[in-house]
Amino acid sequence: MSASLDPTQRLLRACRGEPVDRPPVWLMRQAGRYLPEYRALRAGIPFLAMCRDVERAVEVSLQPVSAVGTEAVIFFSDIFVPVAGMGVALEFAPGPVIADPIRRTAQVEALALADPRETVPYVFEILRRLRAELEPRRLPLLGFAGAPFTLACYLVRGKGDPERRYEEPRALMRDDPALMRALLERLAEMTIGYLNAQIEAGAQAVQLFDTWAGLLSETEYREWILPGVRRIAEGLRRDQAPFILFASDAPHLVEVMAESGCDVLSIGASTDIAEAARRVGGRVSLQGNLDPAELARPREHVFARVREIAAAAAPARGHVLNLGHGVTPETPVEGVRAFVEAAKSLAPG
Ligand code: 1CP
Repeated sequence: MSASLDPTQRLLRACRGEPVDRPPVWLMRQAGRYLPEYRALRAGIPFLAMCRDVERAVEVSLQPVSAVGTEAVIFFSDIFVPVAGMGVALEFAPGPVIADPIRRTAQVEALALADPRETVPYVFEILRRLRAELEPRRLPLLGFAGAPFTLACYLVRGKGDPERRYEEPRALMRDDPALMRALLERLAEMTIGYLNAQIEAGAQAVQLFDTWAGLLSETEYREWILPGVRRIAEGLRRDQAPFILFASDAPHLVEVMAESGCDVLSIGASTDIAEAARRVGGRVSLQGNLDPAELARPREHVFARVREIAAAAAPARGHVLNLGHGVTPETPVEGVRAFVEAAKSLAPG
């Protein structure tokens, strides 16, 4: 029966499309600047130093459990941590800034494919400590990585694009497709080893963040992204950890992303979740998709939206309640708490 599920069972079952009492809930960027206790612990410490500081990273990862009652923990780090492990010089200000943006073959060939357990050992120490903390409470631990295309957007451009156009990587696809392909393949290779090492260290599900995949058309996605994500899906120890695939603004990619072999498709707020459930919900579970901006609205609004989203997603084989993108720094803590409480109050369905 599904009546007495603990949070780990609830999340893993929802990911795999098995019956649950209600959707599990967590939030992307649930550890971060909207929490005063995060800002206090982060004060004066550079972001990458924080990612390497096992004690602090463990504490920050756990903060949203007590602050807002989230039902899963994602370890505190960033998608660029393993990229630094490949030998790329970068800093955070506050997003990633690449010292020498990748434009030449020699730079791709120089990307090291070393064992991440040697290049970024602290990541796995953080995961092992978190798993030991969480296991007695039966809260699940999530691992994550950046998808090759999204990492390449930053690596080629050199930094984030406030206008979200990423013209430099798109130009590279046109002007030197072999170079872009080599870069994507190298990143996919690294990602498989990195995520499997996270699973070995205790991650119980893993999410691949392909934030900017929606920049491509479905045809371009098939050519440039799908082969790499499929390789990752095939290379992961999926028997030990389901695979969640996220894109932030990609309603046109729902079908093709569901062909990747993922267990869960995490959709942005611009994708209609009822329609996604109808189109692909028999094959994959869905995750999402409240607009993070709505967390600033009154508590009753958040409750009503959570009920609407859960009802709209119900025809899918499984649903994990989450946002359509990460919590922003200006979000009120009460809004995040209301979201989690609303999810927990959903009637068994
Ligand atoms: O304190 C600070 O100012 C640092 C802000 C910050 C935080 C809290 C950054 C810099 N990264 C993170 C943590 C982070 N990043 C997590 C931790 C786990 C969680 O609580 O969710 C995760 C999963 C990420 C993933 C990430 N980093 C993505 C994919 C998801 C997304 O939000 O789209 C991307 C694109 C990044 C790059 C990045 N790192 C940081 C920033 C501000 C950015 C975005 C830069 C930009 O696009 O301009």
